[in-house]
Amino acid sequence: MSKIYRGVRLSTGAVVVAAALASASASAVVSIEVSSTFDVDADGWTFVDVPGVGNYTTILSGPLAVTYSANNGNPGGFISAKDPSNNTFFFTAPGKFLGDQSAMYGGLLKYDLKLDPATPQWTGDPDVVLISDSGVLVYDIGNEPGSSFSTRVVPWSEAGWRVGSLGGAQVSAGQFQNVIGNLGALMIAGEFVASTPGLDATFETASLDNVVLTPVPEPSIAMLMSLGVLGVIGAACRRKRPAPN
Ligand SMILES: [Ca+2]
Ligand SMILES: [Ca+2]
Ligand SMILES: [Ca+2]
Repeated sequence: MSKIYRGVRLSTGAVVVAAALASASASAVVSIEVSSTFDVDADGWTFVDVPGVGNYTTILSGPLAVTYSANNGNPGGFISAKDPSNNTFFFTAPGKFLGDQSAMYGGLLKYDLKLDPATPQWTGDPDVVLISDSGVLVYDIGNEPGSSFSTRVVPWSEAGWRVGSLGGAQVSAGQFQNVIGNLGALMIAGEFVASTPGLDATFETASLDNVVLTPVPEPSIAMLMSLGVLGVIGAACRRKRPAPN
């Protein structure tokens, strides 16, 4: 009886320790995250107009100043940019998202985006463009943002990335790591609305909030925590069973 009781006590302690470790690990992850939530200003973000459709390095105009709004973001402040031309515009990240972002490899880039108006859709350009001395990489999420904020998620690893343009070659792990090891530009598309044939060009406004570059995908953190805690609980249950005679 005392053995069983001691087993339960030990297990309870172990659960607490496991939970604390999981929590500490999550905190460590959070501490190296880079983010812009636009609480007080535009946080160094600008936007540029480029030719698009495979040419993301020729700046036609920019860097241009985004519009900062202190309210009605998701939540709080957010930034927006109005399509300046028939070309393709991208938000451009400040320095804290650039340089060596290798520590984030395997993680995610996430952001919230909305459009006004949201149609007719333009799908000829990627959602995210990374530019470095080692090349240009592009990623297309595959669905388009709508007229209210929705979270866009992009892997911070080679899966799904293309070299140079949407029709480019698949990106290898080495290529991706080279680019994020010395990142010169991180561009998030605002251009999602085409001109309506026969009408004037449609100049949509794109709004951006909650840009986060995180080293570990959230499901992995959740899985780590649940596996760690559930594993100890499982051990506790096993200990509670009477030993065979
Ligand atoms: Ca915000
Ligand atoms: Ca445009
Ligand atoms: Ca447009």
